[in-house]
Amino acid sequence: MEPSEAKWTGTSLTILTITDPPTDRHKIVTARSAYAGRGVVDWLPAMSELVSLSHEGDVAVVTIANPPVNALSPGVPESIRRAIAAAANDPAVAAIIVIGAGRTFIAGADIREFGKVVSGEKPRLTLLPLLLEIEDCPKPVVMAIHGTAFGGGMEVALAGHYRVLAASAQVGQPEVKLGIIPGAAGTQRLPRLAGVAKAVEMCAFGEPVGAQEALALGIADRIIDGDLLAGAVAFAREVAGKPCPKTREREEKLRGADPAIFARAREQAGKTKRGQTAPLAAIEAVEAATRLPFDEGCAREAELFGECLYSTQSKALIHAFFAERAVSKIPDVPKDTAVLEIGRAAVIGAGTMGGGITMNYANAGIPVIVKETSQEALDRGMAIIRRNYAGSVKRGKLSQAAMDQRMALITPQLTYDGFDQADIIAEAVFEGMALKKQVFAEIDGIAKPGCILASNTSYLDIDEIASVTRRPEMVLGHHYFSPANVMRLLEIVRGRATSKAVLATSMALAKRLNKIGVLAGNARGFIGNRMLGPYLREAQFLVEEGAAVEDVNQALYDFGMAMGPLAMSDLAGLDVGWRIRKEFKHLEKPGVRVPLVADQLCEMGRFGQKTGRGWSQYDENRQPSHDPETAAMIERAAREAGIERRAISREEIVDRCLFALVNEGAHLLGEGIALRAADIDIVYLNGYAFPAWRGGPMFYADTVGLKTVLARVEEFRGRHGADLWTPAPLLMRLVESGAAFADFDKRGAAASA
Ligand code: 3H9
Repeated sequence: MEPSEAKWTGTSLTILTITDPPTDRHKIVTARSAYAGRGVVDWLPAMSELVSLSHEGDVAVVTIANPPVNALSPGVPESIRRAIAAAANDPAVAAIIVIGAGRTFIAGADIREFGKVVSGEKPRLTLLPLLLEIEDCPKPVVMAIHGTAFGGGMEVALAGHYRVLAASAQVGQPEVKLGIIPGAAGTQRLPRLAGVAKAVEMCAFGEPVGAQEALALGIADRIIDGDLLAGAVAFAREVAGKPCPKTREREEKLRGADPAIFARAREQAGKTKRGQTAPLAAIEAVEAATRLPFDEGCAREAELFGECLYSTQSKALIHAFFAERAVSKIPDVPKDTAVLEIGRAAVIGAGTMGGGITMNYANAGIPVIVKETSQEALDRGMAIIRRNYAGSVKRGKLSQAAMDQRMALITPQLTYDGFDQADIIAEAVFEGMALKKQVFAEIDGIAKPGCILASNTSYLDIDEIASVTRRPEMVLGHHYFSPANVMRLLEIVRGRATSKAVLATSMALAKRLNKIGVLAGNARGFIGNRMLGPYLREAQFLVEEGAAVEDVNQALYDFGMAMGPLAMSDLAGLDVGWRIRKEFKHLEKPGVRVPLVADQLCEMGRFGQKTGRGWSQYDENRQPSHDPETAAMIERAAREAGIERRAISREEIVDRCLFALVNEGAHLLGEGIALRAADIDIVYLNGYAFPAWRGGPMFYADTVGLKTVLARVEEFRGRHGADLWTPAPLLMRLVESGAAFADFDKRGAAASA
């Protein structure tokens, strides 16, 4: 870059201001290297591009404009600092407002900076000096907050002398969700404003508070109805000339904090954040605020922040954050693909899945017809929907008025009346090809042109289902996870003919329904259930080979899964897998080992929790205990099949179950059934309660090292045969080239850019 394109600012020549748009990374990199060694240590975009300074009479307005969420990317803190300094030095200014342009205040530090830790770079974090300068500013600094003030954004807000909030604003310290803790004195300033108990809760569990609660807690000074800036200017004039209260000097809420607060929080974190280190670090940091002077408390926070930032857990959670946002991008479906209008929906089947799907539409404000074949089934389905909503009202999660509104959007009926008006018809009948085909042939005759026909099948061939219609381009899978009104995952299954508009509409609809849509190819079981097959198979083989049911469950629970594989099967109902096995019996390869006991349990009517017996037995509160009869059945079946029984280590249990999952995931990736390893991770994090702090099965495999994973897979192939343990070709290719699943994703992203 030539000097004519750049402008020097500052006398120490430590900053190069680029007058061209800072988005041109190439120019920035060129400029950096061109000026290296000439006193320039870093570049900054011109202040006006990220932060502007304007005036409303005697009130200075510092506006942050770093779309989409005003993250504190490099350049933003420095620019705020310069703007505040300019306003502070301007004799015509009596007070200063900091406000966000666009949809929000500041959503936090730029998480992409933390991502640099993965590649060994040092993230640029320059927040602390800014916060001290704001707090020490001799003129009142008023933070005007709308949208979200999260993480570093909240820390900027806490350093202000006053905070005024739009009624819909939210404030919080959600860092633990990224495996870190507040790193710019949030754990030290928040307890000084909100009190120790609330600060512990907000920092350790990451949930935000709304404007009203923030006001009650003392975080907010006023709620502004109407125009935020106008309200903030009026407030600023009220406080102009008055003393500027420094949060760091406020001690009254710190005094006499009950030590039991910390013990209780640790106990709760042990339960609800099992296995995670950041929540415990956050509690310790807030505790430090009650013991140490502000500066020392900040130093302790910085130590804990550093430990968290460089942990595998934070890398995993940051991976999950970006993966969740990447999954909606389908490389061959352009961003600007026109989506179809979804104004009315219809659901076929009011069973467990159909009822949940119906609720999803009603929750999103979309009128929905739900059809059943008998009055009894319809009444039962509607009673469950009503009971679910009433439960939310009772728990204070939903108002009675909102429940009434949602119930009013649902039309239960036994006929296809009104289906010709629907923009989407979601089928959720019993899993069986013959029945699905019959239903699709019927609705094809009724639905209007342009209506999407979505099947909730969890295993069946979408193309075969589509073949009975005259509009295969409108047919696809919308595979929800049980309970469908709660679980956030939606597998969007692409048939051979599914149109791009239908896919784009499905992704957009997933967001409207508060789901995470993940695209899957049309393979048996799609992504999630296809991978689950080998995982559950290994769990069953392990008990046949000598592990106790409880050992297998405990090993995976200790790894971080919400429950062990056999406990999960008991919860889902063993009859589900039984039905699927019968449907696909003809595809079994003769001579290949299959689990021996699950079918026997089903033949005895032992379907798991709902019948009180399955792999374990269950009391009336659904608490499991060892089932000696099941154990004896397993032992007998293994003996008859000539399986040698032995002691099995926890490590083997975990490796066999998880590497079976990972290897199948690699097969899926290689076959193009899943687009990205990150998509598989999102499926497992949101559909199968894989621990988020492990990042998902594919991220976990990367952390173990693919070489190690492949070596184990080959070892298991040696012991159990190539029919069960064929290493995925993609896994072998990645190991050969020394790459990881993350590299596979990066290459894919680069190719589709
Ligand atoms: C922190 O602050 C540490 C501090 O203590 C300081 C230490 C020194 N950075 O979610 P959306 C992107 S840690 C970078 O779809 P929504 C996001 O990737 C941080 N990028 O929108 C997406 O990009 P794309 C603490 C960010 O309306 C786009 O913005 N803060 C960041 O559904 C839109 O996001 C948090 O943890 C960021 N901070 O939800 C807040 N945030 O379009 C994390 C978002 O390319 N963010 N992006 O896919 C959120 O919770 C939500 O994004 C928010 C908006 C509620 C703000």
